[in-house]
Amino acid sequence: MVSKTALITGVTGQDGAYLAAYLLEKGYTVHGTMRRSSAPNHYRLDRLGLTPQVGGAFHLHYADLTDAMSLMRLIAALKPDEIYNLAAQSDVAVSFSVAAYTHQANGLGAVHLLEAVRHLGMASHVRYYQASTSELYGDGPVWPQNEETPFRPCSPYGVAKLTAYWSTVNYRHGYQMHASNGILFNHESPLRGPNFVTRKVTIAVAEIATGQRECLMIGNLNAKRDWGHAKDSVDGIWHITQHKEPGDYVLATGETHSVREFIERAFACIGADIQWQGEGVHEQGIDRKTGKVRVQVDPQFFRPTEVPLLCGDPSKVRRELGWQHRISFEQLVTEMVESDIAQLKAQLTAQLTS
Ligand code: NAP
Ligand code: F7E
Repeated sequence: MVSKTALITGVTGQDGAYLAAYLLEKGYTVHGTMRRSSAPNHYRLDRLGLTPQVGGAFHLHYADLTDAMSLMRLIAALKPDEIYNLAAQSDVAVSFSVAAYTHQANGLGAVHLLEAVRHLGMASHVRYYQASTSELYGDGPVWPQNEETPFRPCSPYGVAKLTAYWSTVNYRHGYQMHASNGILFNHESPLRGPNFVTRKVTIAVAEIATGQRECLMIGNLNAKRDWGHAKDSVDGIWHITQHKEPGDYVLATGETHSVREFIERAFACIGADIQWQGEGVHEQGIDRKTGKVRVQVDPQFFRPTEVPLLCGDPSKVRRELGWQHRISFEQLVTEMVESDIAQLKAQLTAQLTS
């Protein structure tokens, strides 16, 4: 067991919640930041059984990436050994609507944290992890993407994350900080936000399986992503932060699948065989057995600019840190569908008995 203190920004998010559980298991004292919201936003922590208790190892604090002093105050008071900057406006599609805010939170937010560490005189002993992303590669023509592949971000989200990426590199070189980037490819789980395509699909499949809805409305069926499991990702994040030397690492599975394949696999979990008919916005996914239309394309889910293909090359992280994804694409989809069906059935039962 280790006796270190970690500060996780964005602990209420998918990765924040899994990372908190992972570090607590290792014996860390974990402090997480949360935002004030008008309704409770800690359901993921609840699902993992993470409740702050007086005298316990898990603590929650209010802070916001756009409020530099809130971060400075926390770092000064907690003196963490490790800072994991996971907080972000993480929805690429939404970043086109709230572009300036996305820059403030995702780009400047990282600068606020790095500056706080420097000004507090902690640069020589704090380890800093930045949640960088495969969105940095954008619509570039080269794949599989590795640490040397040029960045060509094509969304406000991606451009904002570029600021955070290079700031992390610059603080490493300029102030000898142990500051690292994890360039993470898409990673999912039953705790994934419901607007991301994987969870949107698995929720729809669960609702169709339980007779709550007829059809899934979807955007670009042909986009391809390197989808891993968030539990594997947080293990990789920790290994990056523990490495003797700081650095930049791609965390990916090395496999890529289209949105279309994800949908087929998710429907297969409930015994439905999806057949595709039509083209472009008129394409439909039909259940071969029943003839029912289960998937329709809706252009409102298209983006102004799209990242067509992501497939990461995790050779460096395998070679230097011995890390690799363990949970397969098939296991991931099955776990997500089964979790959504179980949750929905529990809700329906609760409604019937109340
Ligand atoms: P997520 O589920 O959307 O969680 C984001 C977290 O950031 C939430 O706790 C959110 O709080 C918090 N947050 C948002 N804006 C904030 C602000 N202005 N100040 C403070 N906190 C703020 O994202 P995730 O999937 O866990 O991803 C974690 C990090 O990895 C993000 O930085 C994301 O951009 C990056 N990333 C994710 C993936 C992926 O596939 N999941 C891949 C590459 C990189 P609320 O709960 O209140 O919303
Ligand atoms: O989209 C397409 C969409 O929103 C994946 C974030 O965690 O990973 C995530 O960003 C693909 C895109 O994730 C729908 O156009 C089709 O090509 O699940 P997504 P994302 O944009 O890849 C990266 C690595 C991050 O860093 C981000 O924080 O699926 N797609 N139809 C759709 N996407 C959504 N959301 N909804 C649809 O109906």
